[in-house]
Amino acid sequence: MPTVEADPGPFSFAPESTALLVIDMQRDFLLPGGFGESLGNDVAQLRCTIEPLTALLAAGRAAGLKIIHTREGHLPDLSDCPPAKLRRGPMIGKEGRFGRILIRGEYGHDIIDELRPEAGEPVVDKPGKGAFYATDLSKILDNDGIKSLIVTGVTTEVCVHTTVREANDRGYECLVIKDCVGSYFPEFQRVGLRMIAAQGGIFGWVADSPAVIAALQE
Ligand code: C5J
Repeated sequence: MPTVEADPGPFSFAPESTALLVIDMQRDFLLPGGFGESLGNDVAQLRCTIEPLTALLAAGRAAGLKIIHTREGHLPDLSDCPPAKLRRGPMIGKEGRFGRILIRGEYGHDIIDELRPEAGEPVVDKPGKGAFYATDLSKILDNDGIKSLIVTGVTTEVCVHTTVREANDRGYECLVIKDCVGSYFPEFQRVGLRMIAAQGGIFGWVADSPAVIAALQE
């Protein structure tokens, strides 16, 4: 069984019951001139994940891992967006440089070209931060007998963390890949990763992508 050196200890996984989860690598968050940058964020903090994640995806596909992508966003009429979320995110649904912000079907809502999903890879549209809330993710994982998740994407302290916490409570073992998750805030990146592996791995494990790629190629 492949084993990866990780924090707080070795992480072993069976490829046939492991999924590689790619969370919200969307243009709205990652493109220069897009929604994320319009809020004053430095998108370079997220874009540095693209290259390692491209390599990890290639290794995961070659090893036969199930690949699942997610996108955060809402229906055009915003009927699935809680008013409480809209009050604190008034830009949602407004016209931005890449179409209506975080609205399904808009250019900005879709996944960046570099990480385009391949045919047959599920793309889970989620209205919340967690990938389990109001989605079919549990069903998709159950149907394939998935027990372990290799987690990547953005942002570390928001959608990645929420999803890992949801997954952990549902009994999945989560390995978060530190160079393949990104935050606009270096402090949140550092602390977010520490929180995953703290207390003996309270939410899961943390490793870097070269270690996972090496394990997948053994
Ligand atoms: C994600 C966000 N994907 N930061 N969303 O983390 O609002």
